[in-house]
Amino acid sequence: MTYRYITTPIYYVNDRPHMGHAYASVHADVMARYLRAAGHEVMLLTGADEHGEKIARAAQQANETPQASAERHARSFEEAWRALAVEPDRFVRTSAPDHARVVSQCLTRLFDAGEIYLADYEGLYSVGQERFVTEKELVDGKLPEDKEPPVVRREPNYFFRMEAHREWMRQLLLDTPELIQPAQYRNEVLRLLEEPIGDLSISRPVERLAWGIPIPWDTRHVTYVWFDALLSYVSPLGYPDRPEFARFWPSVRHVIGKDILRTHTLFWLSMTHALGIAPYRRLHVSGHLLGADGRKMSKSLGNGVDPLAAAGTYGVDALRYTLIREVSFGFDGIISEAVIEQRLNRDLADDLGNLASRTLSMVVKYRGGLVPAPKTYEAAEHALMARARELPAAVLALVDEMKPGRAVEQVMEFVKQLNVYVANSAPWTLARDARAAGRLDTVLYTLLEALYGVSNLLYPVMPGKMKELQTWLGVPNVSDVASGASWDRPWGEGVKPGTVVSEGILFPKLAN
Ligand code: ME8
Repeated sequence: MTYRYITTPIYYVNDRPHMGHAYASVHADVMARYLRAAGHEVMLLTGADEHGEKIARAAQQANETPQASAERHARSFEEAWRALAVEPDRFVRTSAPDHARVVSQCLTRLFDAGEIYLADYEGLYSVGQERFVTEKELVDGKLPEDKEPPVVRREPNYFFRMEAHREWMRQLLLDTPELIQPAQYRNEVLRLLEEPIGDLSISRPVERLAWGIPIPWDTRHVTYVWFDALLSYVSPLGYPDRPEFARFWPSVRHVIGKDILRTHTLFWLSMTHALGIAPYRRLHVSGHLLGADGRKMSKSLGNGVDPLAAAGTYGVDALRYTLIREVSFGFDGIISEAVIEQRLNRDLADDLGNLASRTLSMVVKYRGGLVPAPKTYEAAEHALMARARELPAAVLALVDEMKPGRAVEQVMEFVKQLNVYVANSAPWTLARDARAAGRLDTVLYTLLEALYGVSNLLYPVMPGKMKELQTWLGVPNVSDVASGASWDRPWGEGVKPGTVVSEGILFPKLAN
């Protein structure tokens, strides 16, 4: 058995999930589903980052306790993932006792090892990002991602000796070019590591912030939210001694946005190194989703599209498809209602939906709805079969590099190729000639079998619609392992001659 562990960011739950959250979670879920289809035992983790000032402030504004507010919002995240067909195996909550125990153990170990010390600290603090910032990071007096300028703070803090791990991190990045993807983010971190990074403040005085995990040996302080949150990648696996940790951790891939690159490199790599935890295997870094106006999607600008509303209007599968296909992972890109509608109408309705409905309706019309047996394959069929055989490996290779958009593009190219094949072989003409009956059988069978392959290849992106299509094709659903359904069944072992198929419209077009 091979194990694969994939994580989404552990989101702040001070509001409902927005499209940026959906982008990261859908990518992680799609990767998890592809790897599962390829036969790996996969663990997908998401969760709620419930401590820290941001959450405490949101609770205060809503006149709730932080615990009650986090509870309510964590539940709304869980519901949102269900609605978006994101199916995590674990949902970690940083306020859970099991997690707090792991954080306390880690702090104690690092303190005992001399990796943590107490000192006075004065500096500029970004409340928005929950961290001290340096002058160098500021643009016009504030962090570009913040609305407010940072505030000056002086207080006793516990510090983690992050600087002591800098050279090791730099070497790790040099020795492992594939660690951080795409490469531009690795280069960005390498540049940061060329100069001193300082030590990391990892506690907050209780009088300023009580909502957090107490520092075990000094309860006048609580743990800084990032030190707590990053450990939520290991606590759900029963770190340090449960077998799940040993099984899954070596394969871990974190999916994050570029806004949290620094914390996932400088903070997390040094923390894991100090704790003796192997560094993650991959860090997959996304760009930012932009609104229709080309600016970063944000609530204050009101340029975002609500993911649940969009799933309601366009269907969850069309939304997932658009997120994967439209904005290449690692780059910035626009997601607007117009973009989703265009993907739905063109790619899904015109190309894929049309291929499915015309194939199925011809089988119903010309063959009484029964899958025909193929007769003699000609050059056109051999070309399609060859492509169908290559696609699963090509798709998996791209998914492995977190390029699911490119993978899906290849499958959709194949769909286009199949539509051309329909036009060239003109089954409607063959149907008028009794001597062409064998040829018509071959063409219809080829289309059905190729469509079955497509449904498997796109299942991780559009599980709902592809399951529906497989039902119409009369084949067991690929997610139903007990049925023996397999993702890359060889050509000729998918749809079965003599099986009944049914017609349907997969993606009704939205009129504008
Ligand atoms: O940072 N475009 O949580 P968070 C694309 N709790 N992705 C976006 C986005 C946008 N406009 N806006 C947000 C935190 N995201 C911490 C994480 S991990 C141990 C702790 C996505 O709720 C993107 O993946 O602010 C980003 O990294 C994440 O949401 C931040 O979520």
